[in-house]
Amino acid sequence: MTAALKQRKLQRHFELLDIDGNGFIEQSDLREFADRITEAAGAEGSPQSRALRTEADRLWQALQKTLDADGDQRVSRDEFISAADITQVMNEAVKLGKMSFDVIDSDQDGRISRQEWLRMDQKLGVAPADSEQGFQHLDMDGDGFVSKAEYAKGVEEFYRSDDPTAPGNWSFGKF
Ligand SMILES: [Ca+2]
Ligand SMILES: [Ca+2]
Ligand SMILES: [Ca+2]
Repeated sequence: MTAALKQRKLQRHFELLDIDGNGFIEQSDLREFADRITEAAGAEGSPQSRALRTEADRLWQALQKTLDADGDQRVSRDEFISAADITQVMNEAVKLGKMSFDVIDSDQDGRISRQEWLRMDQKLGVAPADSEQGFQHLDMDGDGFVSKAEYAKGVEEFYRSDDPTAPGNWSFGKF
């Protein structure tokens, strides 16, 4: 991935994860992230939502271990953007992204409808127009739903693709 593309993705990712917008990613941000997805889907107390919370804690541990250079229990924007090797963080983030699917899919029909998608993004603070565009990018075959395969491909692309036009770059809103 080019340095510029990686920076852009990391900036986007930082903004998504710093839920309270205080300029640091903390464990509370990641828990809030998982909780908001759960709330959007009305899935409080479900096994899927508990698994999502556990994975959010795992991502936090990976972030802290790899990126919290000064050990103050929070990851600053600089620590996040300038990280040289974020393989482990990426791996956990991909897992978190994929596990989110099972929670977002609130009617459990194995695919994310436009309504399910927009509700999640609204909770995460993504602007409706950006959310709509994101849905259209991720619905790669245009059948009106984001399938599990489309979502998994999108999340993988966001974290790993070198292609600045990859649909998956839109997995988390405007790109
Ligand atoms: Ca924060
Ligand atoms: Ca569904
Ligand atoms: Ca589709």
